[in-house]
Parts: sequence; C-alpha cells; structure tokens
Amino acid sequence: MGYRVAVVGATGNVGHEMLNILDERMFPADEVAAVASRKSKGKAVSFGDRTLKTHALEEFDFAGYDMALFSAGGDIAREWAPKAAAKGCVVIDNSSAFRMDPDVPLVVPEVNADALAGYTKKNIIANPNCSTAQLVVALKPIHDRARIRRVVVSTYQSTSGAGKAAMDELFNQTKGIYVNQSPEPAEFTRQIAFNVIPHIDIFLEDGSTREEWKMTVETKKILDPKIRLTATCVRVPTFVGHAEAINLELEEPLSADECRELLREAPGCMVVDRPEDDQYITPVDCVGDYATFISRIRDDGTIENGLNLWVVSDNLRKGAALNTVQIAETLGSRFLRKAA
Ligand code: 11C
Repeated sequence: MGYRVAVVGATGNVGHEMLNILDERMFPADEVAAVASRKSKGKAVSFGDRTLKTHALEEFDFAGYDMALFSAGGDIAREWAPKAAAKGCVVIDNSSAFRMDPDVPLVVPEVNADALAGYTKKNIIANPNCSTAQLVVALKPIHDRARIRRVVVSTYQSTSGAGKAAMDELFNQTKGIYVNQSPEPAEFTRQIAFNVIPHIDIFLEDGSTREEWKMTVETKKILDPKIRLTATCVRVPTFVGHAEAINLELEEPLSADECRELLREAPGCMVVDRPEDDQYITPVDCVGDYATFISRIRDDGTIENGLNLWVVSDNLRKGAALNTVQIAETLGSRFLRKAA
C-alpha cells in the first residue's frame, strides 16, 4: 500500500516542481491531491501524464492523508500546518514558519536525516531556505573531515526565489528597457533588469537582512551550532538557480585537491571543476537538475586552512521541492514504513 499525499500550494513555482519530482522519482503514492487557495479551486495542474483538479485548502480534509508537502508561505503554514498535523498527517513545510522551533526538525537529508526522528513532537518537519540547503550539502563533507570554523558567503540569487510575479517582473522590465519604457519596480525595491540588488527579505536591526540571518541560524541548526557564518545575500537578474561564493576557514588543513576528491564522493554533490578547460557551473547549467554543483575549489592563502568554493543549485529543486520530496522519501523508508 502506498501513501496518500497532499501538495499544498500546488499552483505555485515550488508546488509545480513538487508534483514533477514526486512523479519523476516515482514516489510510492496511491493518491496525490493538489491543494491551493480558494481562488484556484478547480484549476488543472499537471502530475506526470495526469491532470489533477485543485482542491481549496479551506475545504480540504487532511484526515487519512499520510503527508502534506506545504509550499504556501509562512502565514498559511502557521494556520493550516498544525490543523493538518492534528489529523495525523505529517506536514513537511517549505516556509520559515517552523524552522527555528526546537520541536520541529529542520532537515537536509544528506546532512542530518537522523533529526527526522523528532518529527513526532509536532508532526511537522521544516525544509530550509533554498540558499541554506545547497550550502550545507557542500559543507557537510568538509566539516566532517576538517571542521569548519567560519564561513563567509556571498549569494547570487535568482528571481524565482521571490516567486512567479518576480520572474515576470524581470522578463517585462528587460523587454521594456529595449523599447525605452522606464521600468517600475513592484516585486523588488529597485530595478532588477540589468542590475543586482543587495536586499532579500526585510532588514533587521543590525543592518543585515532576514535572508542573511536565516543562512546563519539554519546552518547552525542543521550542521553545527559552533560554525560561525556571515552572509551577504544579493538578488541577480537570472530566472532559476542560486549561486554562492564561499570562503571557509577550517580547523585542520584540507587542500583544494583533497577537497575536490572529497566532494566528488559526497552525497548530493557534483564537482565540475576544470578551469583549464573553462569547466565550471553557472545557474543556467543547473536548471532542472537535482545536484548541488561545486566549482572553482581553490586554496585561500590569506588565512591558515582557507578554502574558496563556488556552489550552484536549482533553488526550486534542491532548494525547495526536491529537498521536501527527499524528506518525504526518508520519512517513508525510515519512520512511517507504510509502502512496500
Ligand atoms: C529567495 N531564499 O531567494 C528566498 C526564497 O525562507 O523559504 C525562500 C525563502 C524561504 O528569495
């Protein structure tokens, strides 16, 4: 017998990818229900070669569903995840609503799958922010080998991280500029076409942004609370794929060559790093892929035990939908054990 799964937020960017990935990976589901806001009720969404009619969240009964994959934002999650969880349905939530709740595991399966055991406290599991997920996949093997003391990361985040309307804004502004129309920012605080914006999510009192704060606290929760991390998060005019320039200070020596070999064998990682042949990954190359790609691995001679890396991944996949489905797979195989 397979699982009964609900995808909440099925009409959004990430919900769409969740349905694709459940189908691609042949998730053992007997039933998949697409759920979204009342205004999307009845809307058709694709699930492999099938079409699902969207249910309205307000009318949906989670009783009898084993898992609900939520990608509907923090406010919806705060209201509806506990209601679904109370009906015995395990919620895997993509928003930031529950990530730092000590009774909710925050999981990237390649890094801390064992933490899933704690899901029973609230029947809720949190999926990290996209920029954190790809970061910790690349850092985990390095930390296990040489202990990471400090991380300095600068991100180059695509517009899909901010949703469909933000992608449309990039598209329309870019077209508009070619015909001398002045671009009006709506989703972003500045023009995004032909520009970069050092501002993702709200500003905090210390001058950093909440996106930068999330990278710090989520990395500590998933990987190791002792790691110090400082981030600068930047929106760039790309559609899909987040890139990160990462500088590491390690406790023990690890050469660039050793790091390359280590990451070649590491779960979820794909090393593309032959600068002599211009072989490195860019966001456009990673779209639709599952891996966290690592390029430009090199020693940083300005500090003791320093390394630099360039890490790129599809933010809608490893950063969101894929990680959620991997959590569901691990939950199913290690904890729920319903399907054969
Ligand atoms: C972005 N990382 O690129 C954000 C999107 O906390 O799940 C995901 C926000 C989150 O804008």
